[in-house]
Amino acid sequence: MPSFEPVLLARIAKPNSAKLETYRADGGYKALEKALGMPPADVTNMVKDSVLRGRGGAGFPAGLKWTFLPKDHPGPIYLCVNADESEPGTFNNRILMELDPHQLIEGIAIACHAIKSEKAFLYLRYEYGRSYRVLDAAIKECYAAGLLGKNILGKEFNLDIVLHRGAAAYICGEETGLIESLEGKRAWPRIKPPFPAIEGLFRKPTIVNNVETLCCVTHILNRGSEWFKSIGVPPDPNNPRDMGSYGPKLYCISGHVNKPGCVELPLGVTARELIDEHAGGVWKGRKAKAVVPGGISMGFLSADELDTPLDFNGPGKAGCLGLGTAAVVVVDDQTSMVDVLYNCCRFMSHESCGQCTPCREGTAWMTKILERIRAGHGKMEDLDTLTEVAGSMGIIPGTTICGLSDGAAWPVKNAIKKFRGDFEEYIASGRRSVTSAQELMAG
Ligand code: L3W
Ligand code: SF4
Repeated sequence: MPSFEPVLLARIAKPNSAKLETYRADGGYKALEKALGMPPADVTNMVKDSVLRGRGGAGFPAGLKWTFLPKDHPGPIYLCVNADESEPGTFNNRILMELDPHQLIEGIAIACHAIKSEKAFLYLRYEYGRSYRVLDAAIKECYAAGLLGKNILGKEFNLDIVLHRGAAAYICGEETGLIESLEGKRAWPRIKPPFPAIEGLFRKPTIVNNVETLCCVTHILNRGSEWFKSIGVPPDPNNPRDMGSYGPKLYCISGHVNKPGCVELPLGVTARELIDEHAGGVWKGRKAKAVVPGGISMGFLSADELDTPLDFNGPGKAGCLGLGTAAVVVVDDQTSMVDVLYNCCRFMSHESCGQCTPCREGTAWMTKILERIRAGHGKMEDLDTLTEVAGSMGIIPGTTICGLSDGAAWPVKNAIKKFRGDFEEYIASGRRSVTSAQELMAG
């Protein structure tokens, strides 16, 4: 892939990159000035024309989502910034918040102008203490400089940002769980519809957007929707429903690689290129056995699927759930998929909110079966039981409220289908694994 000039990460290596003064010296808040000179509907149309797709996991077009708000609503209308970054392997939002918070705040202000909102809630993952301190300081700088509060930049535009620390649970990142949590309740996802755009926070129309999505908005205003569409992958002409995968994307790379980190590239880079050219290859001279394309909920690419483009379509074509958060986790060929899947299931079982029986019970059963296999007591029929349990849970068969259950079931279906040999070999050998920290501590 030809060299690419970073957009979202362009400023992060500069000294004092989080300071308002540095941001403004680089032309910061010019995009907001431009947006405030445009009618809100024109800003929405610009973002809609760019086909900016949500970076939080689902890839839903952001501008289109904004058009779902009721017309001529008396208000209030709210923006919730989903900064509850918790998908395993995902840390792109943290980098954006800690190293360039004003890029995000500018995107929030532009979005609020577009959707006619005067109040944004930034819902931040509780564990992100440094992000909290940096954002808090940046928001205070904005109030002092007239970039938040009343009559921003001398225009008839008011905006307050409330920085809210989350409740330290994965489910708080599900948009309606986030809303419930902001309302002071347990983060139990709501049945949709109504979607938040119609009835969200405090039962008012609400837009929920991810941090990286809003950072992209700043650049779309600055450089235009055609510029945004010049980056990434155009729609597949053979698929009339494909809307393309445009723009830059932050890819997090972790697991068994020599150089874990976060890189910004045009959407559509392949898993192989990410691992070999941007993460220094698989560690210890080994080969990749499996690669998570975008957070563990998405399932696994096998070693012969590494040329899959990591755009919004590629992982789906390779049998994964989707691109997800573009958090790539590499598993080397010395690691058993039994151990990998056990970790995935244990995480999901712990994080299930428990409202829906198939999710609460399914995640727990799958974890227990894998525990049994890892204890050396597995049976070959366990593999069919795991597949059957996974097949009974999720929005896709219509048995649960939110997508966590699908994200818990998919890696199980995927791992057993693509790596069945690993499971069979493990069960047949009767060996016992002691690899988790908990088990090691327990002796
Ligand atoms: C109005 C309609 N709005 C859809 C909106 C909806 C939401 C967005 C996408 O995310 C993903 C999952 C994992 N009228 C609408 C409408 N919308 N139809 O569009 O909706 P949806 O339901 O496709 O997805 P979702 O439930 O919002 C689920 C990923 O999130 N995930 C990972 C989360 C972790 C992070 C992180 O750590 N950064 O994001 C976990 O499940 O990929 O596919 O706004 O309201 N007719
Ligand atoms: Fe809770 Fe799971 Fe139901 Fe989602 S699917 S609401 S996490 S029990």
